[in-house]
Amino acid sequence: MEKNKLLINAVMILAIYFLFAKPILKFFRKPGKESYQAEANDPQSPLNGNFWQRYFYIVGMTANGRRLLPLGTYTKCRDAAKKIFDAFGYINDDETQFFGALNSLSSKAEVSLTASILEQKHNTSLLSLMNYGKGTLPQNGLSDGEINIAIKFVNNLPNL
Ligand SMILES: [Ca+2]
Repeated sequence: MEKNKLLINAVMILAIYFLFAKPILKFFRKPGKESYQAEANDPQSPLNGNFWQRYFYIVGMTANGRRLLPLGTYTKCRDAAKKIFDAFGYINDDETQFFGALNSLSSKAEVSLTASILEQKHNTSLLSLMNYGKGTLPQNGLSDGEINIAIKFVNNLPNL
């Protein structure tokens, strides 16, 4: 009897959280992240999923003086995208795994290709994962300090 009551209470608390608290938290959390979004929308930014196409083309595109994307580069970025996607959870994030995957990338073009694979295969963006993870709890995603470290790392990479 007592157990059932506890369960009902837990379900009600969860329902209230998802109906009310979650949208409110989402609305108020992390202001000032718009600049990162502007950066991701900028085709000059390596966080943009199109940036890599300045240097590489794939079968079906015209070369236009670009290099054919090596399969090894694609595989590397696909693996990094999976690790980055898996690093973020609904309750907890594995920041060490995120930075491990990011550190495996050795150019801005690879970061952009990874962002592009996250968009296509995992239906999310690199910036969104960094900012919000997969959830809307305040601890989801990276902290401002961690985001700055990640962006600095990317900005210091060579283009290609
Ligand atoms: Ca976190």
